[in-house]
Amino acid sequence: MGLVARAAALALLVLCLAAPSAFGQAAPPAQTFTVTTTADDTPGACDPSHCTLREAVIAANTFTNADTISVPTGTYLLTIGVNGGEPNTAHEDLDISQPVTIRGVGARTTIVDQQRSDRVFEVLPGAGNVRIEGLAITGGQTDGDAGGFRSDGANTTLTDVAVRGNTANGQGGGIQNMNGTLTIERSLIVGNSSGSSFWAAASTTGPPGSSTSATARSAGTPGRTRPRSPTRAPPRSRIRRS
Ligand SMILES: [Ca+2]
Ligand SMILES: [Ca+2]
Repeated sequence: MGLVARAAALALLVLCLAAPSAFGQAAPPAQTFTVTTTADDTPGACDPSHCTLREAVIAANTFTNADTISVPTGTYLLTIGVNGGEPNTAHEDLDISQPVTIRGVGARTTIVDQQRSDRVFEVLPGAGNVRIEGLAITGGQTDGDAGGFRSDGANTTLTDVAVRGNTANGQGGGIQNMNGTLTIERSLIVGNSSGSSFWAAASTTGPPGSSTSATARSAGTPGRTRPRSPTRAPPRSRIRRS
């Protein structure tokens, strides 16, 4: 190796050591974040001794690896309301920006309730593959679209999920899928309402290729009406594993 080439190689090595971020920060291996409290206090680190659902979602949003969030049995009342500035996972709805699996114990026992201060979950463009399993999404309310759950520009799958008791003044009382693919498996969508009853359960918008598909015992075919007063008590879960 000539002097010039050697000097160039050395300079590159020094640059790499001095400024690794210039070449992209290596992501750690995918992790499992276990939620350890039903509280929704001011988010900090997802510490094994105290990790809220919100903290776990923020932790999973940090890197592009497909992390898993384990959500034990419990009712998770989201309490951090409007604080300005969206999308931001630190308040209002839980914004998902990276691939993740959020896994509850079951839709009867793992309940995420927004208590009518915003929608519950929002999957943001660029999140890629997102799975939400075994939990109930309830108490969402918004003046716009997507009362309970929104997937935007992602490939999202809901499995063994209940979406109930959510309200949007616009489209998608329970669910709104925009510009991406949403698959709903073995789930119950019921007791949601929207500005137009046509979209009470779910709505899909976007260019060709955007789709929402539901299988098995999903109640309320996306795009069709299943009107039911959101103030009524939700029915017993109809979710069955197939
Ligand atoms: Ca949001
Ligand atoms: Ca938010």
